[in-house]
This record gives sequence, structure tokens and C-alpha cells, in this order.
Amino acid sequence: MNKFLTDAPVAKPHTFLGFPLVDNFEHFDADIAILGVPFGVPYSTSGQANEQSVSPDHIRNWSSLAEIEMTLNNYDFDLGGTLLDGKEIKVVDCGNAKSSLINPMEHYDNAEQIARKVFSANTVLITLGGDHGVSIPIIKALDALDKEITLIHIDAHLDWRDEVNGEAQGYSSVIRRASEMPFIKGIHQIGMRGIGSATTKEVKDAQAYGSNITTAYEMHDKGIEEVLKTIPDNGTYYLTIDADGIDPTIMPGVLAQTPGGLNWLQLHKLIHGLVNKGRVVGMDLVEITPAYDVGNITMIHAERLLCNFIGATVRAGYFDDCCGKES
Ligand SMILES: [Mn+2]
Repeated sequence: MNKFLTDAPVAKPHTFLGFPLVDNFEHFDADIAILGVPFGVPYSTSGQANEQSVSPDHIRNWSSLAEIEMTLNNYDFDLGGTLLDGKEIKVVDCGNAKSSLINPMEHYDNAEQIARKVFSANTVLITLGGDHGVSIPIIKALDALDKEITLIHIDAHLDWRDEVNGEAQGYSSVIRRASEMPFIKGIHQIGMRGIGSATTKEVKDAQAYGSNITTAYEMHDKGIEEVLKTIPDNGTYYLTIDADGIDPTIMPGVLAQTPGGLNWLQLHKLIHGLVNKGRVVGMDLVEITPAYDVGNITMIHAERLLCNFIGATVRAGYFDDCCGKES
């Protein structure tokens, strides 16, 4: 069954930072797993193979083999050492969730099945989208952990639409769908600004639910450290990052470029701060559209973001015990 769940990335270096490809999810055993989920559920037929769908392989293939060698082995000042800190950390790339021409929802189903296997193995999952819809099956799979999850959402947009064109599983509905999941016990939305698909109704619904909304301007005024303090300590967190939440001067490769987003220093502090607050069981980076990139600046920040997340989890001791993992 499992060999049908993912496709291997095709172009060199094939996998993220050359980490081994694992596409068998029986007896899954890893510390960190990378998974591509290229296809969201579109709002029109033209959106089926959107520009975001090429992003997982684009992120993987952006680094040359020589750069990968350096990233793995040289001293990283963002982390205070090498990426994996000289520890025996097992990082794997699971390829991209398979899709089906006959049944488009099979893609979400495969992503959810894989995520369940990965979370059940106590493995930290890093998902590469795809548009923001792909976070829905991943967040759904968090119930495999049987824990209360605090959702941290970086985005320019609220993503609380109940449906768009009759579709309830798309990129404008991610946070509303998450809010309906019983194990999601708190939602923190950071970076809201500009105009998206939300109307006043969705903002009121999010507030009525008790979502902690921090606009980009409040975040800049208070500082990201103060925003971090509003997130309860010692939690189990899932981090979903819509690339348009980040400032377009450092991540222009998105459809909805909106001024005033998180800069690199804020993102760096957020990642390290959150990872050290409790346990971040997974994160996703979605909505990157490589064709809109400018001089690879989006790729540079995407790779730094992912490396900082990996390096932070290693240093926070996430993998220092054997609990929950098969040996
Ligand atoms: Mn979004």
C-alpha cells in the first residue's frame, strides 16, 4: 500500500538537502520528515495545477550539491554550530503526496494518511506546499497525537472562510477548518494585514471563537518577543506559515504580495522562541510561487527558515530521548 502514497522528487538533488528518501510508511522511524503536498483544492478548474504546486520540488532543487555539503557540515551562526549539532538525528524526505486524476481528494487523503503515520512515530513533520489548503489534511492528522494542540498561524490573511465557490477545503478556509477540530485548543494568528478573502463576518467569527489575532502592525509595535509571550508555555504547537505572511521584500515569491509582513529577524526569533517554548510537532511552509520570485530571494529565506527550524528542534533536545520511537 505504502509505495503508492508518494512520488519521489524527480530532479537532482531529488530530496531536501540530500536527506534519504523514505516512501514506505510501515514501521516509519525518523526524527524529522519532509513531505511535499503540491496540490490544494482549487476554487476553479484553472487553479488545479497552480504555480504553488511546483514549490516543493523547487525548494528541494534550489540548493546545489556543493551548497548542501556546506549547509550540512559548516558552522551555522544562526544556530551556533552545524545543522544537526553533530548528533545522530535521522532526517528523511518522504517525497510528494500522490495525486489522482480520477479522484482529486485522494491527494489530501494520502497526505493525511502519511501525516498520521509520521506523527504517530513521534516524528516532527515539515510540510512543503502547495497552496494553504494543503495544511487542512495535515492539521487533521494531528489527532493521531491525542494531545491538545495550539495552532500558530503566520499569514497576511485570516483564512476563516467557510467556503469559496462551494469548496470548504481550500486555502481560504484553513483556520476555520482547524477551529472545528476538537484537539485544537488555541489559535494564534500573526501578521494579518491588507485585503484578503475575509469579510467582517469572518473576522467576527474568528474573534467569537477566541482566536488571538495580532495584526502585522501590532506585531511591529510590540515586538515579536511580546507576541510570543501571549502564547502559553509548555504547549504542543503546530506552526503553519503562509509565505505571504512574511514581508514581500524577503519573500516576493507569493501571489498576494502585501507590504508590512514579518521580517527575517522576527521570523528567526519566532521560530527559535516557539521551538523552545514547548514542542512544535510540525510546521508547514505554503503558498510559495517560484515564478514570482526575484533573484532567488524567496528560496534563500525559505531554506534558511527550514534550516533554522530543524536546527532549533535539534538544540531544544526534541530527539535526545528514545520515547515513542522504534529502535
Ligand atoms: Mn493562508
